[in-house]
Amino acid sequence: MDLPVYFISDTHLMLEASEQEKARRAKLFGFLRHVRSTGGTLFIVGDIFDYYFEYKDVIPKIYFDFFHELYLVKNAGIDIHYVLGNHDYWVMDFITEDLTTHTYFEDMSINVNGKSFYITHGDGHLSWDYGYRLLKAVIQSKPFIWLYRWVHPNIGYMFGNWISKRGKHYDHDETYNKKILDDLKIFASKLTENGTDFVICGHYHQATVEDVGPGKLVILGDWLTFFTYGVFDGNEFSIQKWDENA
Ligand SMILES: [Mn+2]
Repeated sequence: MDLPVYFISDTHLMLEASEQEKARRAKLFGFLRHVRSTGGTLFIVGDIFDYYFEYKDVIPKIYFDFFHELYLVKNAGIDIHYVLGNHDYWVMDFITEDLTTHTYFEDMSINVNGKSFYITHGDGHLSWDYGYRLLKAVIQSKPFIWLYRWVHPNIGYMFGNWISKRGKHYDHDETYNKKILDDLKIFASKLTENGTDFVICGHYHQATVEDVGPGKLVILGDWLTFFTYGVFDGNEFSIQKWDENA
């Protein structure tokens, strides 16, 4: 795998092109151009879109500028690994064949330069999330997706937009963030005690690298308030804040 390996998650590209959204995208495209200029490998760790649902012959045009920038990264010969999130799970061959090199519908493990990584978007791993895990099993099931695909795309996206507007509470208070972090450390410790060096996740809208047993737990932050990405140079992993002037 080509180094450095970049990790990004939770850009939550929105279905409405407000000025704020355009500015956010400009930053993201700056980052993608940076990846293109250094070379390496790119991991997208889920929720790149706030809502994405692909049909056999239909893709959403609101993301065209992003599709274009990502396509340039791929065309530069950079492998793009996409671990799907809970907002962008419903992909088809446009994402899996045209825009990325590898797409993962589940958590995945991979060895990079002698270090082992466990990479997950992160949703569904909290110990108390029983109801969510059941909902996830249903909305990511083949029968549900088959049925939903027969709903007209206008209605599908109207619903997506409604869900996306309802779910915009990504800033949690410190007590809740700590509770989540403690629980994720328990999840990660089971992996690090069995030889995983890095457990990488997104989803929780925190940016941190934590020692967990002999390994590390990484939460990548997001591109709503943090503008962070992970980078592994072959030895060390760090979280960086994107600085467009650097
Ligand atoms: Mn998520």
